[in-house]
Amino acid sequence: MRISVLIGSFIVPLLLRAQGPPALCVPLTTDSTSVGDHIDGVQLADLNNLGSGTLGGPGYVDLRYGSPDHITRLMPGSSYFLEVVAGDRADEVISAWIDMDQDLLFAEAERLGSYTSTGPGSSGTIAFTLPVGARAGYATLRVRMAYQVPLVDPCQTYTYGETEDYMVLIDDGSPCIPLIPFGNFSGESITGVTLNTFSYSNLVGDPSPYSDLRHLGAMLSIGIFYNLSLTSGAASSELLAAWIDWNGDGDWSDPGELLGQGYAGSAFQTLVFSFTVPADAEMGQRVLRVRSWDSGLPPSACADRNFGETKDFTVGLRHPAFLCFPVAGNTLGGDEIVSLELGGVQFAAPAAWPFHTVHDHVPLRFDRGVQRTLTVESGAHFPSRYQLWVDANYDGDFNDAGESLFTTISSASGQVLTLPFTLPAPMDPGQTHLRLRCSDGTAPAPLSCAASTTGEIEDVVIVVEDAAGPCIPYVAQWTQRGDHIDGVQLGAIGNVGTGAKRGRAYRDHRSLSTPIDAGTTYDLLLTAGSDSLHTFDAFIDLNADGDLDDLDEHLGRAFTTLPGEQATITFTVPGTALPGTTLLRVRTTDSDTLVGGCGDLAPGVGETEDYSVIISNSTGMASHTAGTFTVIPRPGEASVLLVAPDPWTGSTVLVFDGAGRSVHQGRVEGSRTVIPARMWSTGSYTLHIGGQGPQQVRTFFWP
Ligand SMILES: [Ca+2]
Ligand SMILES: [Ca+2]
Ligand SMILES: [Ca+2]
Ligand SMILES: [Ca+2]
Repeated sequence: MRISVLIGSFIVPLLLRAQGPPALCVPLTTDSTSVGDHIDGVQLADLNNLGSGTLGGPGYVDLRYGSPDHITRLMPGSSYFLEVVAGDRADEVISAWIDMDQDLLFAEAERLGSYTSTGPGSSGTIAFTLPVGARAGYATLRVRMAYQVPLVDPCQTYTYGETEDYMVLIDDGSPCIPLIPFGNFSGESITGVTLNTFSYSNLVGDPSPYSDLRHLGAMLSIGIFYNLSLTSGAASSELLAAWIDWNGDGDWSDPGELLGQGYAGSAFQTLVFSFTVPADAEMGQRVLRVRSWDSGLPPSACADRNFGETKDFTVGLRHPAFLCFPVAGNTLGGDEIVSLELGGVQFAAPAAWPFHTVHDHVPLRFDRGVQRTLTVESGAHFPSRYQLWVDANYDGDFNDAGESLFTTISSASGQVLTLPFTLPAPMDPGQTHLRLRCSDGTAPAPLSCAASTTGEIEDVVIVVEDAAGPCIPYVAQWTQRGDHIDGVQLGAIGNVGTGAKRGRAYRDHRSLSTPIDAGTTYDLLLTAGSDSLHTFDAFIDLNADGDLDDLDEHLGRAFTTLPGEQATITFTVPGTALPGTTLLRVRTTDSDTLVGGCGDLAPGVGETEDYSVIISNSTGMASHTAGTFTVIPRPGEASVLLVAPDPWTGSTVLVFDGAGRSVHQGRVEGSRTVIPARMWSTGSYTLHIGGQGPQQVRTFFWP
């Protein structure tokens, strides 16, 4: 009993404070309208309040959220006429303001215009254009009339006159903002939101029926199940609903975008909506919209209502082990990356939601272990923190050893900051992300994949090379559409099941090698990734000069049209090939444009894998010329197919597992020999063929 009394006495004052529009300066007049200095009508677009004042009426009237006629929607960039009717006297000076930045102050730049009335009951017009960049949301329109003053001030006390406040909804349609003429002050509000690790609560209510809270939110994983909790307001009955714009097209009307809807039959009731992030959702930030309203209409993310409110948050969708998309914050407070220069390239740093850009259009490559610099121009606020990371181990975050490259703090507005960095010398060469993050320098430093309420993020796709190693192609969109290499088999190289959608764009397997002989023909067996169309190209650096564009170095092409399909590139090692160990490169992409062994794809998708071949020029062993074998694991048939030249029919076949135990003994039955593999466990195997010429050995991976 005692507890409920305590809670009651604590909550009631909070709620009372929440009721009613937020406080503005109250413009006083000592004699107000006692001799007829009143406003007698205001009209602007759909806002219509003719006959609004009276002789002897109050000097200040707050008409915000009082009637559907006292509010209108305005579009940034459009021109409007505000018409004001004067009361019973002449020589009235009329001014009007819109609190464009919604800070509850009327700055001089927010004055729409001014004029002097021509006589009693006359009407005049203030023409204005709402600035293109005007902040979306609910803003106060103040109309003020004062008798014979040179220039009306929005707050100063005068002798005669009247002031009327109305609301306008600044709405550029992106995202849509519902018009709520009576606001959220009768308790149909949303006081709590929780999702994953994110939690928001606001018991006193927001000062406007639309809150752009997109600097707050949660990171979610694609394909994972979540619970979203919404807590209603002080109203005894209220409807709630939530949406996520999964396809990022700026609306919430696509299939599956309504997460849930429900009825709260008591004050401060929590409803839970469960949902799974669609498996086909693209990575990146999306808008989570939550709404509350008063009556039993079907949920709509954009429809106008009489009472209630709308709040927008951000959710960042990521694939585990690929680039993280935390909530980046926003640049409204001046914590900003105004410009960004890296490798001689100027990158755009838009100050717009989601305040996170992935720059994947300009090929940039840096050698590991060599110092470089990145240049940033800071925003209006200082101190701002600028953190630079690289994902050195290719796991999608920037939290691992050696990944933090440099941090600096600005000490002036518009400062040019130089961030020196050295990509870790031990990191694997390949394609990865650099992340530059700006945040408030006085707040705790955010982790690379954690939410920040201020600032922004710019990610740049880069290729990291070894100065002494092979060139690495830049493939702007990686393997994001599933265009990866899932298997490479040539002689002793049997490297299968190696790729993944959104896996690494480059893999260095040069520690895997096979001997090949000049003058001999080989089958290079390739396995496609999870996209339907793949084009494969294979290269050998025959003259060992470090590139792959000399005569005959392009071994050939192969195409697949089904996920996981296999294809073969058959090639003959030229007699001119230089003996020794050299580079074998396999590339895949989804287009049939041939860009060579080192060419960039920007835009483009695909993967590159490097291996070694040991070229031998001794052609003394005649049996080798016909001695090409291919081992093809066929998990679907629980068998391994051995393709062997006919002269080898009858030769013995032995298969050993990784521990050296014999798992099969048999003979070559012809050009195609089926070896049962149903009982084999996952792992690496070697196949030995003997009897016709030198023994042949192939290593492969099962399944
Ligand atoms: Ca203002
Ligand atoms: Ca949508
Ligand atoms: Ca990492
Ligand atoms: Ca070459």
